[in-house]
Amino acid sequence: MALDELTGRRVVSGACPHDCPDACSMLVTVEAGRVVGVRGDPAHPFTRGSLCAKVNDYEARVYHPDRVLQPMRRAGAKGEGRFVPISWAEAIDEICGRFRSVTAEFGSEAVLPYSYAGNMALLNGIPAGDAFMHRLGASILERTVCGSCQSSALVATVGPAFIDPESIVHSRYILIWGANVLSSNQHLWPFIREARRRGAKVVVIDAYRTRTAAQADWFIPIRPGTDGALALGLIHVLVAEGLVDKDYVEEHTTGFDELAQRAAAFPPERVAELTGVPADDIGILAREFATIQPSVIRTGIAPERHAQGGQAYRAIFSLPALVGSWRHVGGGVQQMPVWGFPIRWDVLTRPEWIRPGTRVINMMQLGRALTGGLALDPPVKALFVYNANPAVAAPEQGLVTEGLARADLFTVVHDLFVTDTARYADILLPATTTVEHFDLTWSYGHLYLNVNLPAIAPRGEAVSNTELFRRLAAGMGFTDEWFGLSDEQMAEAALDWSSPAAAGLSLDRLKENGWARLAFPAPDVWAPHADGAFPTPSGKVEFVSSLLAGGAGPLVLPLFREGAPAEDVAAPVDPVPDFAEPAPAGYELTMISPKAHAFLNSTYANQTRQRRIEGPQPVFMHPADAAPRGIADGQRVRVFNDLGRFDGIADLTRDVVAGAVVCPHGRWSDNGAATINATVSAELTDLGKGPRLSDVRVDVEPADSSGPVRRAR
Ligand SMILES: Nc1nc2c(c(=O)[nH]1)N[C@H]1C(S)=C(S)[C@@H](COP(=O)(O)OP(=O)(O)OC[C@H]3O[C@@H](n4cnc5c(=O)[nH]c(N)nc54)[C@H](O)[C@@H]3O)O[C@H]1N2
Ligand SMILES: Nc1nc2c(c(=O)[nH]1)N[C@H]1C(S)=C(S)[C@@H](COP(=O)(O)OP(=O)(O)OC[C@H]3O[C@@H](n4cnc5c(=O)[nH]c(N)nc54)[C@H](O)[C@@H]3O)O[C@H]1N2
Ligand SMILES: [Mo]
Repeated sequence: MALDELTGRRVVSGACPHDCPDACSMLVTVEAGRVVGVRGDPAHPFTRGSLCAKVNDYEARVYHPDRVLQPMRRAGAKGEGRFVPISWAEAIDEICGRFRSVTAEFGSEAVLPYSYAGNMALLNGIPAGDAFMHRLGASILERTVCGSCQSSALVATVGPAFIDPESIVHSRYILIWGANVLSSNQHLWPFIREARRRGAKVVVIDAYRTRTAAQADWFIPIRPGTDGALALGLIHVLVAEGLVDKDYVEEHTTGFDELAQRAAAFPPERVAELTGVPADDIGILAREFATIQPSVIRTGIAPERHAQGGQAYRAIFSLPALVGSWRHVGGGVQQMPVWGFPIRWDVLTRPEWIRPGTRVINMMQLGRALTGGLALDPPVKALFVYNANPAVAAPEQGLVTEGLARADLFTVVHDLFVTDTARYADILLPATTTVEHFDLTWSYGHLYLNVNLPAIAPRGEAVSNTELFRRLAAGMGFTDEWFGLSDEQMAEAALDWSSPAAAGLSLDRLKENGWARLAFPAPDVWAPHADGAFPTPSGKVEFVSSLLAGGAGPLVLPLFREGAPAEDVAAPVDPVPDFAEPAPAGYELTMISPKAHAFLNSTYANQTRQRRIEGPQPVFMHPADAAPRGIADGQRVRVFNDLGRFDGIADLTRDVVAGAVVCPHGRWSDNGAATINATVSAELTDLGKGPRLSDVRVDVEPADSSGPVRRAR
């Protein structure tokens, strides 16, 4: 904390707590006990002084008139959102009383925690309630909504490998595959721009001409869900045209012959039919990726969101080793460098407190879990939500809201606002914004730890997640030492300060400087896998995955299957684990719901400035898909399938590949109306139990007969 003597203001080191790779270091300005502004720390090598369109008026969130500032009890019907204030003592008594009575009658597994990364910081983030919930014996939530499928494929192929995102300035060929960097990772862009200044070519593969695609040297539009076929087509060309780095492959990979054999079934002409990418372009892309070194692939989240997402990433992650990209600084795969952080997840989450055999419920299937679809015994009788807004974010929204409306379900929500989920709470608890509590942040987009010092006292009676679970533990009579630690003591325990990555780091140093780089070599000289060593069981890149084969089972290779299974694979070296066909079938369009520029998932979608930027729900479609449906530009339309429907405004554009519908995600329900996830199935992906958020077959029709309603763009 520094005192600015000239102005009498205080500037406090803060850290953006959100679920975003940029994990910015923020400077919070406080005047007379009030936050008057935030800005990015100019000294932070990744944040570089700027914040994003979501967060740069954070004080508007802190002082938003709709903030929940007291514990409350439901007064109206579930979903209505009417509450009356109660005291914290009453709230804790009631919650703990219900946990006890539910446990006595149904067993502790009848309690289900539901949380994700509304806050992603170390202490208040994803695992904030795990220790408490394990101690209670609650059901375990399987939190695989984001990156689990992609990461499973990464680990199976190259292990938890990563490169320093800052080293991308040395890349000469940057392939951005299903990521909208300018919206979802904007602080990486200056590094890409610098690479470009030094001569790099930037290529984007996407189903939609995003801000990022529009800036690229080459935009390659692809049919959603066909990335695996494209990657296998690229491998085909590399092998067929002798572009493979034979020495690297020979020494540092396993299963090349099998992979080559499989890719033989994916000649460019066939891949062109599957993906919509012209055969000539597939050839050019393969040749450029192989010969313009260092080449790097920055993978986004979207290609994982299909039944075959895991296999698609297996094929994508195989590419850099085939052409020796890992040899170079700035070459390889830039997925998520989370693997570099020396975090003691075991200390934070206390797995030793999990009772053997405790049941696991996948977060995507919340709707099914609450409405009988999973035939749970005991049923879920108490739901505890924090850091999440499943009524917007979870698939099968119809079932989620039906479940939340259950009279016999006791629901607690801890949030800053009366979200679509909070409207169903029996007890609603007030959460702090990040300027009101202490934390550390880590990142999935760079290699810096940031400290977040409290800038102001909690507003009203708001409490942080850590304080909430301390109070609940006291209410339950849990006397374990962990529940008595202060936030700073938790932070001391949560990092392995003796690990090489933390060399020279300490909490004091972090508090002094605001942030610190992990002790890795400088990005200008560091090619972590130049020597060909990878953190896999064989120590090599595994085209044939020993992890997926389970050691003894059939070999597992990347694969793409179209329509009905199996018939398309010329040389079936292995059967892949079976996956159900995309559901629901029978609709002609595929909907994808990527990230909105000014919302952070559903966070900020209740704030005026951000809403003004985004406008009402757009439904971007190709004119060729609109014409036969009688849909005019600017018209109100309905997107529907067997699962559900939601409304939006048609925005006709050739920036969308024909056959796809693009509906940016995050908007809250308007008067109880359904939103995007009403049409999304809760089936999971082939690897890592990811969501099939982009495997959504829909149709679109005019919502009413009134003429076009214009939307400001
Ligand atoms: N502004 C903003 N930033 C965010 C977030 C946010 O909500 N808003 N959310 C944060 C979170 S939680 C995450 S996980 C990250 C994710 O960040 P990204 O990885 O960028 O995620 P998306 O925007 O969902 O998808 C990226 C792109 O993939 C495209 N796409 C969709 N389906 C396919 C497909 O089948 N193949 C290909 N090749 N492309 C496809 C979409 O059109 C989109 O442009 O962003 C984080 N940052
Ligand atoms: N159709 C579709 N669905 C999606 C996605 C998509 O792109 N399309 N994206 C998916 C992905 S990648 C993700 S990561 C998930 C995200 O899903 P969620 O993690 O549920 O994210 P949000 O919808 O932003 O809701 C987070 C909530 O946490 C609250 N919050 C913030 N800070 C705190 C805090 O300190 N304490 C407490 N108690 N609450 C806090 C916020 O106010 C907000 O209401 O959604 C997934 N769902
Ligand atoms: Mo995410």
